[in-house]
Amino acid sequence: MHGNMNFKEDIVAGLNADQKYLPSRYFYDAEGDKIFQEIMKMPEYYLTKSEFEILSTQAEDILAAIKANGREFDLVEFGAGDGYKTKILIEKLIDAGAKFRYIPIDISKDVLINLKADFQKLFPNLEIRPENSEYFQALEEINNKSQNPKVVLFLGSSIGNFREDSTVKFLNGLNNKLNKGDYTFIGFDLKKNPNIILDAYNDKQGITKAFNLNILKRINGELGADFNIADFDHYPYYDPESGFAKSYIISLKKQRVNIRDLNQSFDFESGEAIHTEISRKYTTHQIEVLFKNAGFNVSKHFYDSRHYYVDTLAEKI
Ligand code: AVJ
Repeated sequence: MHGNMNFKEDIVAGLNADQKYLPSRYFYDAEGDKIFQEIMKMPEYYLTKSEFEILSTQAEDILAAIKANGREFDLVEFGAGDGYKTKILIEKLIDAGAKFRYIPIDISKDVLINLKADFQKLFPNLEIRPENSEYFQALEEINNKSQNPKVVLFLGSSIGNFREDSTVKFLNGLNNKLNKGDYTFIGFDLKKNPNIILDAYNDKQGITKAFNLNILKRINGELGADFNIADFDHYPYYDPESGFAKSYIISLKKQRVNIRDLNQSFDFESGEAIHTEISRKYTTHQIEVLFKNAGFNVSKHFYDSRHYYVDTLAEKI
């Protein structure tokens, strides 16, 4: 799902911090991608099912709300991954008579090669133009090459993984790279009964636990560390007031871990928590404020039938 970025530097920074942390973007190596596929299939993990329902039942309404006036548009996607959700949207958009090109953006070349091959087979008449770079850099490239209006997809509640300041920076940065009349279509997980949310990150089978602990395995494999995985647990937590679902890895005993490639040892107290992930939940009102402050006009909210999740279409003004 993601390339290597500054794995080593980020691990050093996180484990040396007073409150230790490990960035969740490093969950996604080949093994992590596989575990995430399992998570998406879990009955507790409603997010994927909700968004899939929205995309498969409301594509005509989504198309009607994108005022492309029959003009061809560029359907741009940030962090396309395996395209599981995008497939259904593209299929339904084609059925509804939309004219568009598909431009998936990902920093992983492998992801784009697989995605293009897969999608070209499914949609032989669709023009696919992958961009292999950072999101905002790719938008600049697209601006240079294309006059088409853009619809930028950011699905899967990935925006929920940003801290508050990064969310604002992200939306401002996106607005900056768009032209007046371009759209963005972003998936947000909504506040709901906190028990339902906590269950999604606290499955009984331990799949989410394995997903979190996989980052320790990665550090063992890629930096020569000696984390004993059995000496760590996973602790998910949801605060209904802030809407933050947070995940932690907990040290089950006082222990010292050596990381060979860093030439450094790290001490853990018994019960010490390493913060790994934020998955933020929103109200519709909070989403509207976010967009408004970043220079967007909310065109329409597309909810699933349970109102667990929303895909919001917003226009740059
Ligand atoms: C893919 C980042 C949206 O935060 O809900 C699933 C990842 N973490 N279970 C999320 C995840 C634990 C997921 N995102």
